[in-house]
Amino acid sequence: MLEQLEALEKEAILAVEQAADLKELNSLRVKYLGKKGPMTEIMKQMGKLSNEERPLVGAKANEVRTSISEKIQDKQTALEEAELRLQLENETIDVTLPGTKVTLGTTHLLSQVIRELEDMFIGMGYKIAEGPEVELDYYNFEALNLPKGHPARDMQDSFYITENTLLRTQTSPVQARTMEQHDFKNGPIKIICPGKVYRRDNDDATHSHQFTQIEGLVVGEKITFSDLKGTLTILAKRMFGEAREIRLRPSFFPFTEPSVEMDISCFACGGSGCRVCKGTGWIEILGAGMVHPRVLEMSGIDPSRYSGFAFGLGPERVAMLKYAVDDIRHLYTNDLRFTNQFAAKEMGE
Ligand code: FA5
Repeated sequence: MLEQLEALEKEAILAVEQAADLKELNSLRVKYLGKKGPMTEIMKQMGKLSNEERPLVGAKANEVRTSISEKIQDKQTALEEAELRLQLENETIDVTLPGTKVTLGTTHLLSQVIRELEDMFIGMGYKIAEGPEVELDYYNFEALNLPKGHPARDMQDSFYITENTLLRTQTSPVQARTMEQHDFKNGPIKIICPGKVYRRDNDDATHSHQFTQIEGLVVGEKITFSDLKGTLTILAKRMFGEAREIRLRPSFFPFTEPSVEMDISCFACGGSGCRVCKGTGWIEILGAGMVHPRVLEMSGIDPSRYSGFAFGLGPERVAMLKYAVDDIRHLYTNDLRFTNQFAAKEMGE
């Protein structure tokens, strides 16, 4: 029986040494040390041995079991290390290889201009107000002193959805909505409203059927025309340079009285006349005026106590003037050769 045990040990150790992987090693563990294996078989026959032989065979059996199990453990460690080494080799990353360049997007020029204007007004204590793009005829026209059939409605050809709803043609309806809600216990109204507007204009170099506007509105006690003039002067100088002067020309908007259009002195020639200002030395930039007393009244504000001014400008036109963009459509067609030119500006270079 002792020889039998020695032969078994030799056979098992040889088999373990030759095991190619962990799976095979595990089957050998079951084969030699498992309940149905030869070791168990030998132990079962111990009963038949004499009293002298039994302890010798018992000790040998334990020795062989320990030796096989140690061998299996050593082999397992070796196989696991080899497997890990192989895995690490396969997953090696060559940090010297050139990487794939990730192209960074840039904020669109129009968004940059709108943000610049927003920052400027927020710095002057204005709040940003928003209103719906699908607007009621009442807020877009009637509450702004443009009753149905008023000829000035033709100035803003509209996309109607139903008889009483349309895509707003201007950001001025937000004025009416804000005034209606306002409680002067919380101080004066001081808002700007940036947003998209829609008109049935034919697209050309300076017109689009969808464009953006920024509306400004200040209403409170003792707000005068000189407050409007001062605000517009700051706007012109901040956006187009300290040397800019402004000129206000009489104009007409049904919701402001008096109404004006503002020109800035040409930033390209300084006022002497050039291609940009079409030889006049001035460039038209926005519409503005003192809020019409009827508009205040319709929004529930007492015109004998409160007064205000409003203005509306087109950020596209500001962007076109400031960055010499010759066609408004460049702002909508998403040609990367165009948009990427304004990335450096954003990074402050
Ligand atoms: C208005 O829309 C008035 N709501 C502005 C206003 C507000 C006046 C508050 C007084 C008080 P107007 O139709 O002129 O006004 O448009 C304002 C600006 O929008 C224009 O100066 C121009 O910059 C821009 N704009 C008008 N039509 C288009 C168009 N089709 N495409 C691009 N920009 C346009």
